[in-house]
Amino acid sequence: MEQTLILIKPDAMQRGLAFEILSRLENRGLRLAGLRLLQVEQSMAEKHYAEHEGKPFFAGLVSYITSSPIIAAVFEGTNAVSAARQSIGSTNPTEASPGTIRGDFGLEIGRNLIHGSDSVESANREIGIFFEGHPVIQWEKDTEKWVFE
Ligand code: IDP
Ligand code: MG
Repeated sequence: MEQTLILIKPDAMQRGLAFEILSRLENRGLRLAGLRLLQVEQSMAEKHYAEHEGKPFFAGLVSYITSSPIIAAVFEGTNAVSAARQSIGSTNPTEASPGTIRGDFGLEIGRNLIHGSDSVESANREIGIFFEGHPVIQWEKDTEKWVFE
């Protein structure tokens, strides 16, 4: 099954929205396979966001993601990467559709609540960063025959 890496960012943690957001992905039918509460250090943030190094918002992005504990989660399922990105909505919350996580809870691009991997390759790389030395569990739910055809 395809896997994706989800981060509940500091603004969502501070606003008490972590489990509301995780519930949306769980309710979609995606299977939780890994879960961690952690404080992101500067070096981990820079590694995760390496593709954005040199952009004007990079320093602010690193300071944002390291400003509070976050939750890292692995979700899996059919097309997990694109399904999660669809539920998350566009990067800028005011361009995200209502009904998406960013469209329902966010207003600004630098406070957009959640990260979701943008490809299977990114997901594998990011799961390696956030779950190195931590278990990702292989399991199946008995209800999944009603979710996965
Ligand atoms: P994504 O999170 O939707 O994949 P990316 O383009 O990969 O969006 O950007 C990573 C993160 O960097 C965004 O989620 C957002 O937090 C932040 N970001 C992106 N563009 C800007 C910007 O123009 N200003 C401030 N923050 C930005
Ligand atoms: Mg991205």
